[in-house]
Amino acid sequence: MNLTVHQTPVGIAYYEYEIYLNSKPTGVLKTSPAFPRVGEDFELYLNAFDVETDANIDYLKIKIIDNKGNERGNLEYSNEGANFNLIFEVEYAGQIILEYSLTDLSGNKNESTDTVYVIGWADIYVDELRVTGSKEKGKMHKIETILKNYNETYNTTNYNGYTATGYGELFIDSELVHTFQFSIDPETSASFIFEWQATGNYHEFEVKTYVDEGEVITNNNNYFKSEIFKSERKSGFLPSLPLNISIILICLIASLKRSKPN
Ligand SMILES: [Ca+2]
Ligand SMILES: [Ca+2]
Repeated sequence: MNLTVHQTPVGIAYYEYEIYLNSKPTGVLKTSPAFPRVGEDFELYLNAFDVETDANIDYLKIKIIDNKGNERGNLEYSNEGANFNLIFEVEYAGQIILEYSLTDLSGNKNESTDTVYVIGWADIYVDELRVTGSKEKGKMHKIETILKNYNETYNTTNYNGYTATGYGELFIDSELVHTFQFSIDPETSASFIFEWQATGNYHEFEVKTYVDEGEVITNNNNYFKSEIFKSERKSGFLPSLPLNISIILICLIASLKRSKPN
């Protein structure tokens, strides 16, 4: 390090000396995948690095916290040398908190914490496909799709938390009539309505849904139903005049007949 001191009015004094800075060790932590999902293998690698000397991993603590804040695991590895590697299957959506302490040969310490977020899975299914209206030809009907993001099996073992985003398609008689986007939080439902003027007779309704990512179970994403729409009733009678007008007419005709001139 050079240090120049300006002094007035005497002149310039020039000093030169060295300061030896011993840096702290640094941890190179690699985790993969960056956002693991429940059931996937998670790998972590920690390397203790020091510029001047060697470094040692004093400890690495792994805490597993689920989405509801419960501690599900607590592991500690100590005195691991310069490198540590571990692979395990993640069981809970939530956080993996990694705390480690490194020491170099000069006794400098570095304590750090890293958090890895574990995400769950979505499972969209078609809860209902409703056609509401009079079921008559020519009348407007509401075609309502109710989607739910939930999976009972996941919930018995771990939390099923992952927002499902994607889109749905509505078909009438195999023809695509409507598409819609969705974003549905875990354990919630959403309703999508399409209004349709019915044509007569038998019709088939089908909805198909697609989740952008994070869904494994897709065999419950479609739903099919059929409905029959009645045609207007054709009457065999002529449209009749209101009764009182008919009576007046009958009386009038009768009185005309009676008032023939003699
Ligand atoms: Ca050092
Ligand atoms: Ca599904």
